[in-house]
Amino acid sequence: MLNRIDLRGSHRDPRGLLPRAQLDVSVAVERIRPTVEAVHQHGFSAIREATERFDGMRLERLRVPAEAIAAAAETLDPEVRAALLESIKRARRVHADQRRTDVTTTVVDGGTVTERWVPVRRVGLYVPGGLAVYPSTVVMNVVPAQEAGVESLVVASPPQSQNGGLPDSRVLAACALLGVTEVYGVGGAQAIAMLGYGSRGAATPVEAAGDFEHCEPVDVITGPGNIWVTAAKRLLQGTVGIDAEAGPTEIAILADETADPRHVAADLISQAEHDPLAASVLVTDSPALADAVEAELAVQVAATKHGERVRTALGGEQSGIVLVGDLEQGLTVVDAYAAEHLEIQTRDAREWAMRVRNAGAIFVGAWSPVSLGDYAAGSNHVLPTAGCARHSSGLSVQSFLRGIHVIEYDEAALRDVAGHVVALANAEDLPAHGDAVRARFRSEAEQPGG
Ligand code: HSO
Ligand code: ZN
Repeated sequence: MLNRIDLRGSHRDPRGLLPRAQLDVSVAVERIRPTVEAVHQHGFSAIREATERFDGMRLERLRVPAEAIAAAAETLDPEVRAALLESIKRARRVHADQRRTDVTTTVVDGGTVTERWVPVRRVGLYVPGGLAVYPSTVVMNVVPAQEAGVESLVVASPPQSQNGGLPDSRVLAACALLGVTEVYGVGGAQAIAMLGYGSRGAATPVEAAGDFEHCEPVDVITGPGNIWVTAAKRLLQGTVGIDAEAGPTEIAILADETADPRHVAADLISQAEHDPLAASVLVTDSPALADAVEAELAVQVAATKHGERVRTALGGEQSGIVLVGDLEQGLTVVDAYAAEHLEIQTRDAREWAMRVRNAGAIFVGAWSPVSLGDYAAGSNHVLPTAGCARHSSGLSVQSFLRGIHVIEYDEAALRDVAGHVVALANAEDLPAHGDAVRARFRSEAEQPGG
C-alpha cells in the first residue's frame, strides 16, 4: 500500500528524496485574491456572495445568536461534554505554564531594559469544517489565547446546511464550554478576509453596511484550514499576524524492531483518516518491521470506517516507508522531513526524542500516540506542516503575545555611553543621531565625544 524508499547506504542529503506532496499555496493565493479583495471593499455583501458560490448557502446574518450557542451546549452528548471538559482542563494546565513574566535587565547602573509581554487585543480563531468537524480545534485555539490574556476573541467556522446554516453544533458547544460568545458562521477564504478586514467593507457607506452585528477586524488570525484558508492567511499576513501554516496533516514514525506493528499501523491510519492528502511516513531500520506494518495495514485499512480516504492517503506520493541503515540515519531523515507529528517507537525512545531538531510535536514511546495529543494530552494540536517545523512552532500562549522592550536610562547612564552612540552614528553617517544625544548635555565641557 505504501511506497518504499530505500536509503540504506545512501549518503545524500535526504531532503529531496522523501515523500512529500507538492501543494502549491502560491497558485491558490492568486485564485482567492479577488474574493479577499472583494471582502475588503464590500464586506458583508461580498462574504455572502462568496458563501453562496463556494458553500452553496445563503447567509442572512454573520454572527451566531447567543441562544444558538447556549442550545448547542445543552443538547451536547454528555460523554462528549465530559471529554471536552477534560481536554480543556489539561490544555489549560499546559498553556498556563507557558505564560511569560516581564524581565528587567539592569544593563548598567541607572540603565534598564524591560521586556514586557503584552497580549494582542483581538484575535480571530478559525475552526475548519470539511470532511470532519473539529470541536477539539476550538479548544486548541481558544485555550492558549485565553491563557495569554487576549481580551477579545472570536471564532469563525463554516456554515453547515444540516445545522440551518450555523456552524456545527459540537463546535458551538465547545465555544460555550470555553465561554466564547462571539462566533461567526463563515468559512473559507472569505472568513479569513472577514477576520482581517472586518465585515463592514472599506468602500461601503456606513448607512449601507446594515444594522446587524458586524465582525470588527482582529489583530491575529490562527487555526488550521484547507488550502484556500491557508492561501488567504498568507495573503493577509502583514495586515494581521498569523500562526504557522497548517496544511494537510502528517505523521512520521521513527521505529526499530522493538515497535509493535499493530500500533504503528493504527497510528499511520489515524492521521490518514483526516484527508486523502494526509501524509503517513514510517522511517525504520528494520525491514521485518516494515513488512509486518504493511501486513497490518492490509487488515486494519479494510476494517476502518474511512477506508477510501485512508487508502488514498497511504497510497499517495506524500506517504511511504523509508528504510534506513540505522537509527542515526533515521534521525537525519526525520529531521529533514520535519513532520507535523513525530512518533518515536524505538528502544531508548526518550533519548532519541531529545536529539530530534525538527518536528511540530514529538510523541515518545508506546503509550503516547498522536491521537492522544489530538484530543487530551494537554499539548496543542495546531502544528506546522509541510516542513514548516524547521522554522516554526505550534500554537501556544506565545503566539498571542508580543515582547515589548521598555528602555529607561538616567542622565549619568546616558552620559556614560554617549560617546559610543556618537561614534556609531558618525560611522553610519547619521550625525543627527549623535546630536540627539549630545543636545542633552548643555555645557561644552559636558559634551561627550568632543
Ligand atoms: N491531527 C489533527 C488534529 C485533530 N485530530 C483534530 C482530530 N481532531 C492535526 O494536528
Ligand atoms: Zn488528528
